[in-house]
Order: sequence, then structure tokens, then C-alpha cells
Amino acid sequence: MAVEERWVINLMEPGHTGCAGCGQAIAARLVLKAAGPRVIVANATGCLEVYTTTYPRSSWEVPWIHSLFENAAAVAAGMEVTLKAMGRYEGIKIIAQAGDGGTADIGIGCISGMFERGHDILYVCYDNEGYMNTGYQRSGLTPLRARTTTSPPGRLSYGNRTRKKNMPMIAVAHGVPYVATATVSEPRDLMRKVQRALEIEGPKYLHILVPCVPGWGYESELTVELARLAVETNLFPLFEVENGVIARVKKPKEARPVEDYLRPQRRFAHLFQPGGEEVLEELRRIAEENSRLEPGPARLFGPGAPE
Ligand SMILES: Cc1ncc(C[n+]2csc(CCOP(=O)(O)OP(=O)(O)O)c2C)c(N)n1
Repeated sequence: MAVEERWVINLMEPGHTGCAGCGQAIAARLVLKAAGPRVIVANATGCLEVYTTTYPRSSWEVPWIHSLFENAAAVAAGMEVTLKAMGRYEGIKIIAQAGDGGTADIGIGCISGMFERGHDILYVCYDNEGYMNTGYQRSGLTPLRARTTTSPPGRLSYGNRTRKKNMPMIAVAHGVPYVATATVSEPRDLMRKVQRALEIEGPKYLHILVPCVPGWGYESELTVELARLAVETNLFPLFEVENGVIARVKKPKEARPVEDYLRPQRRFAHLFQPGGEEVLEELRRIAEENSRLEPGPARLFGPGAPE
């Protein structure tokens, strides 16, 4: 089915308790629109699971299973092998999904195993750059110098000390045949990537940046605009890797200064106080590195490297 026809399908219903302007809710709805009704979803604990399934209601119009924080990929793998053993897998797609904590931190072992065993699963990471469900703690995907409740700026520290872990390239290093990044300011691009992923047999990884109103500290009407700015400042590059080759990079026509993205967010407010300039320079360097991403081999040797 073409992306245009998929717009009218709504498989994640409104009426849930997500925050107004939740980027993750927009993304999850788009993922399911693109995937269509013949999917089964394994969903790790996190915001998405909590606000869509407040007992006795559910937003999900597809078979959906709640897993632990760490094991959505393993639960999805179990579903795939079981359905295959029962001879009931034909025409079904399986999606495993989690936040950035469930993906890059506690779930990474199960994901690695799922990739390694070659399960026919699309894994979606909804990256809101922190453990938002439990009170905005840092994760391995929190950006450098962002404020979270466990990386506060103050006398002894200056926000998050580490750079964002490169989860898409960790997936590529496993030899996964399709890896892509997306965000909610590019809904057609996001849906096309879901459809492309589901056409391919084997493990697939889609990493979606999803702005979080309370965790990032911005006005709720800015969600889509901030996602756009993340791409236009090169702080979140949009790309696709197919069989070890960076196949497409969606570059901004003109790069915007990183401040345009950072300034509206309270988690970066300390960078605009005296002393912040050095950190801004570090972030400009990261954006500059990202801007050099070009189509070509992503893996030069080992599993998944192009012939
Ligand atoms: C083993 C384990 N440790 C901690 C928790 C508590 N917990 C539930 S959700 C969550 C954070 C989820 O963060 P993330 O995966 O980034 O998703 P988000 O809520 O940000 O969408 C934590 C720490 C848990 N459920 N299980």
C-alpha cells in the first residue's frame, strides 16, 4: 500500500494519557500507519507503554504485548519463532519497540542477540534522550551537556558528561541489512523508512528522535519544530544504511546554528549562562562531524561489510 493510502489508517488511537505535544506518540502512530494492520508489537516498559495502556483501556488496534524494560527484542524474537513453528507466520510483521533507555542501555544485550540470530523483526527506538517515564534521568542517548535529573548542571558538574551513543552504527556493526534514522518533522520520510524496513527479511533497526515536552523543557507546540531543528542543525542526521552501505543521507539545504535548536529547551539553559561558550563549541563540533556524513560504505570489514 502506498504511503498516501496509509495516512487514513489509525492503529494507535487517541484518548491515551500522553503529554500534549508528545513526540513519541506522533512517531508511534506514524510507525503503525506505515506498518498496517498485520503487525504484532512487543513494547518495552517506558512512557509509550504506560500512557497507551492505562487499565482497562488500550490505544492499540493491533496485537500488542508489554515486555519488561530490557527484553522487547527477546519477546519479539520468541513470537517470531513460535509463529513460524506453528505455521502461522505468513503475512505477519513483528515490531519490537522501546525508548532510548530500553534500547541503548538495559535492552542492548537482547537487541544484540536478536540482530545476531537474524530474526525477522523491525526494532524501533523512540529516542527522547532520557528515562522520561521515571522522572527524566539520563540515558546513554542523552546528548552531551544536557540537564537531566541525574546530570544536573551545578558547582560540581555541567550537565551530561558523555556523548550520545551511536546506536544506529552499533546496529550496522552487527551486519543488520537495514538501519535508518527518522524524526517527526518528516512524517513521510519516517513512514517510507518503516515500509522499506518491513519489505526486507531479517533484523531491521529504526532510530526515531522524539522530542519530549517535560523532559526537554519546551512549549508543547514546538515539538515538530524542534525535531526539524535537530536535523537542520546537523545534531540529528537522517540517513539509511543498506547492507553496510550508507545509501541515503537527507541533508539540510542550509545548516542552522546549533543555538537555534538548543535555546528553546530548558535542559540546555545553562549553556547560555556565562561559561557556556566552550560547551557550545563542543556541540558545534559534533554538528560539523555529522554534516560530513555522505553515502558510501559504513562498514569496511567484518560482518555486514559490502562485498
Ligand atoms: C529492570 C528495571 N529497572 C528499572 C525499571 C524502571 N523503569 C521503567 S521505565 C524506565 C525508563 C524508561 O526509559 P526509556 O526506555 O528511555 O523510555 P521513555 O520512558 O523515556 O520513553 C525505568 C527506569 C524497570 N521497569 N525495570
